[in-house]
Amino acid sequence: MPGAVSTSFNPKLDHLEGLTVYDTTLRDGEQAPGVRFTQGQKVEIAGMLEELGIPEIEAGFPIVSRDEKSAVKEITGLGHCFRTTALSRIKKEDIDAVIDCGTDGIILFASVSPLHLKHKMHRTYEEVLELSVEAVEYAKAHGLFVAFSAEDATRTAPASLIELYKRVEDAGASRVHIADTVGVATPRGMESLVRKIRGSLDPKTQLCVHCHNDFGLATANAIQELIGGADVAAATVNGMGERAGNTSLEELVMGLRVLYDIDLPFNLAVLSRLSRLVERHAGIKISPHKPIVGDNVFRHESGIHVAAVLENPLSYEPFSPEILGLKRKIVLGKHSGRQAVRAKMEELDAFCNIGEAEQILELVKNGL
Ligand code: HCA
Repeated sequence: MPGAVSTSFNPKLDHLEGLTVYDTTLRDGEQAPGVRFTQGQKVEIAGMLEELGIPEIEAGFPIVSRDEKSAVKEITGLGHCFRTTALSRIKKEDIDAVIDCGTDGIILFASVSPLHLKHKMHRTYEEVLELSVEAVEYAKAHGLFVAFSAEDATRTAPASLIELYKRVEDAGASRVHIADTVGVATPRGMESLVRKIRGSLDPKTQLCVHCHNDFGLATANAIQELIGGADVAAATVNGMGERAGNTSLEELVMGLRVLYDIDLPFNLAVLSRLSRLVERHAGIKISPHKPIVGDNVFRHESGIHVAAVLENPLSYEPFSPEILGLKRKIVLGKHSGRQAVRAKMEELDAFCNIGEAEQILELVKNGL
């Protein structure tokens, strides 16, 4: 990729070319405690997601409230280029609420993990299978694209998961989701689970992964699952979501692009603007260290780094900030060297010779 150094030790993954990333900022992202986007903010975020070139968004969870439903309806009615879906439990009233919104599709979710069967679903395994099949058939009969998510899939016996997926697949689900609901999967574990499930599904059924970041592994897990044979990964802007959040859209997109050379049809220059928009509307400040979009990602202070960056930025950057429409910054501080002082002076349209740079550096390092 121009503006990035090739990472020759990562395998070439031609089989990933047809994969899809979809965005769930307006649904799972907004489930971050304390976040409430206004309808206007949701419309604005959806508009920028379209500018990014996202092929699908999960626009909300219509049964949650009147406002939520109204926002999903409005976004759907705007006729964006992306496919719209909305979340629903395996309950008729939830499905009806989605149907009312006019989305292209629905994401039905239910859990058969022992913990969830007992403490959340309050149903037997067989009952959940039955209700899931009925829900899929009902949604399908209303012309929706149907995705079915097994919540807490990573704490569910693979045999039970496979049985559930096969039942909903037979009932008409076009996509099944592996939800790592509490973020306990590891990349190796996820890859092996995906391979197992992929091998049991009809090749036409899409496999999607939805990862949480409780151990900081959501992006790595999503990538490893795609490597293992998943077709679709869900993500949120800034990785926002419940607890430690979800797979971050910008990390996933840039990771696939730069590390694996997968050219998804995204307008990458939109990513950082989108991140700032969501940061502002969510009222959640992103860390300066946040990969891809954090303030420090293209700021350099250390003298050794700055000297090399001034010669060739890729010495200490994995890709150029210009790809994201950003600019690199040189920061003066206790780690700076003379080169940084001279570069900073140039940036200010001033000039200093080596001797003056040394004097300025002395002041920067040891105070005025
Ligand atoms: C939730 C449900 C879900 C569903 C994921 C999916 C999860 O707990 O809110 O759409 O596949 O994380 O299990 O977001």
